[in-house]
Amino acid sequence: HAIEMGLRTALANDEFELLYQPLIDLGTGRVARCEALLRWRHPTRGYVSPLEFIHVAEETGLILPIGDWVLNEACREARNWPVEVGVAVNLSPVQFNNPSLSLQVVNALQRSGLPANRLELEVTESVTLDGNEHTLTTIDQLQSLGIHLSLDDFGTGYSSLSYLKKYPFDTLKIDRSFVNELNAAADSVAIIRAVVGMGKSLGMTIVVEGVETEEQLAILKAEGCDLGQGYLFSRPISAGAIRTVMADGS
Ligand code: G
Ligand code: G
Ligand code: NA
Ligand code: MN
Repeated sequence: HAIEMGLRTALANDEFELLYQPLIDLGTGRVARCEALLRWRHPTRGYVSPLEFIHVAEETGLILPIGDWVLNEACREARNWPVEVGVAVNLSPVQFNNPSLSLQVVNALQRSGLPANRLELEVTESVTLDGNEHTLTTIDQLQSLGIHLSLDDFGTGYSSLSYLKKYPFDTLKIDRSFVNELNAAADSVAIIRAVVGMGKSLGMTIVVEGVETEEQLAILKAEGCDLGQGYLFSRPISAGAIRTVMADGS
């Protein structure tokens, strides 16, 4: 498999890079945390999106060393930010189900010196769907380290209120498809309102993804969303650029 070979070379040759996208506190307008997003700088193809290679990495098991690189790199970078905001790292379900995940998290925190409460792991909704006991044990182990857990892409899978109650995620990220469709029409606002109400009643921080327009922002603020992420604020940008954004105090 050409992509598999390429990924092995990429690991060996240090071709991976993390971009960062800010999550903005909708109350203050300041950067509340940043999400690390993986890119592959291919020597001839240029930047390759994770959409093109994550599934291959998952099928071949290469997601474990790649994910470990991401975790270490994100923690190391965040440790040197000019403001002490958190960093969010995406986890593949394969990583989530790997028994040595919490050991890898502990190691990344120790090597970097990043305090545990500045690391957030994002897992997609589908992870919780197998609903086995292992899921709850893993969540428990990770949270007892002091890190935060975020349920990503909420609304695209099948999780219900009972899932949210069973799995005590700290943060709920409403999928960008809901924000996309958002306009002043009552029914598009109704979904957001219901999810915000549900998440808040469970004590979760509510993040909305894919905020692209001022109109969407105004609605999301009015509905009480805590944090927003999207092109309206910033695209994913390089480590150096995100440091500048934070240092400028936005
Ligand atoms: O950044 P972009 O929109 O291209 O990301 C596309 C997809 O790849 C998103 O679903 C995102 O969650 C996922 N992704 C980005 N970085 C990582 C990563 O470090 N690990 C995993 N497992 N997925 C990632
Ligand atoms: O699956 P996940 O939510 O982690 O995906 C994050 C991806 O969403 C990133 O790859 C990022 O590039 C993309 N993204 C971030 N903000 C926006 C936005 O405002 N609009 C769109 N269309 N995509 C976005
Ligand atoms: Na994510
Ligand atoms: Mn997401």
